[in-house]
Amino acid sequence: MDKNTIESSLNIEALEDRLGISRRSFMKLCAAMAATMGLPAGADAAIAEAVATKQRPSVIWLHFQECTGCTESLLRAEHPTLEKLILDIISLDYHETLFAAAGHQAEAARRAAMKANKGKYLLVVEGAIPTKDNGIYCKVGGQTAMEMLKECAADAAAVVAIGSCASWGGMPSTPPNPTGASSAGEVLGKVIPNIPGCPPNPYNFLSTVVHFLTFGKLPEVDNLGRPKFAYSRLIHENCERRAHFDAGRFAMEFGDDGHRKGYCLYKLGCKGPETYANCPAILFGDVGNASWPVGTGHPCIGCTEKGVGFAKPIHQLAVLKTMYPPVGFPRVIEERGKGATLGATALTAAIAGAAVGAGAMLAKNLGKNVEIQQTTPVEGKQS
Ligand code: FSX
Ligand code: SF4
Ligand code: F3S
Repeated sequence: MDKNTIESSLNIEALEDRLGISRRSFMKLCAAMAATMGLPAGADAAIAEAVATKQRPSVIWLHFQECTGCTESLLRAEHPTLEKLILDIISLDYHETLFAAAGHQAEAARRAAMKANKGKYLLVVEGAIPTKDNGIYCKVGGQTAMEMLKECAADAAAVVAIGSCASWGGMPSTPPNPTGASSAGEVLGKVIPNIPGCPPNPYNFLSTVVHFLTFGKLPEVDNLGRPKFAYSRLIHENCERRAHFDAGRFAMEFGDDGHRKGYCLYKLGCKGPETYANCPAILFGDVGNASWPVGTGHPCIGCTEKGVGFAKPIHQLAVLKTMYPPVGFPRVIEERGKGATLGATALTAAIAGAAVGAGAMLAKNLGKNVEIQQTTPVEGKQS
């Protein structure tokens, strides 16, 4: 069915009542989700049809070692409908923060939902799982997090880790990791779909759930289990400050002239060059331009990236995975007529802590897709 046929076949009035949004906004949202996931033409209509007509999948949502920021980010999104949409397209059958029930009543509801939806429910895991000393550092209803996760995962149609804690240990696993905080995938012994971020972007979660609802399976993931639609590009590739990086214009201190002018935050420790996520592309909170960490003037801390967020000091220089500051261009901020000398370009490279040959940079700037391996250790050097 094409989009117009689908639109006319849906009971739009009922849908408008149910979701509290106009048909137009609903169709726009479906188109945005299809675009976010890189789906082909017509997918927006399929999404609209699935949301409007399919039975809501049962979701069991577990909380372990975390701050509840993942749930908060879903509920606090400024988009008028996000939280409503999420709560409407899924049947949230167990969620410790949002549940009115408590104690034995809540645990009974969880087991009842698991039994009624055996093999069909979606299990969402928020928070890391302590594994040291048989997991005694986190217990719910007398069960350790390890036991509860394994019990709930056994009959789930799919398990999704939301947030960096559940995806790779996150903040609770920061060295020396006294509780042995581990990811859901580690505890289950397999790669599961992860939506990292502290907190993750709610649209990445919404898109993942909508994909599951529409196509009956989760979106394609990378080797770390992250949906490719959201985590296949470095932050640095889409950053609005990238032109400053390429031109060698850096903030050197918070509040200095460069910082006020919106220069690149690399030298303040921005981990955008080694962090995969779509933050600069989809932003946060629906409040317009620049509503993401780097946009507000703070370096990216690499919260989506295992081994970067909560592992590396915030102001340590990032590893430049695929690109370096140009050393073959004249500096744009210099007075006219004072182009870069060979000595100056060498100095620029040294200042950036990335001593690569000018030839390599020129190759990149000529548009060749070169993957430059790190040959000079730059981590820990703050210039
Ligand atoms: Fe908090 Fe979620 Fe960070 Fe962790 O998000 S926002 S500590 S990723 O598990 O609640
Ligand atoms: Fe943006 Fe950070 Fe890359 Fe600079 S280093 S361009 S601030 S992502
Ligand atoms: Fe996290 Fe960096 Fe995005 S800190 S929210 S991955 S910009």
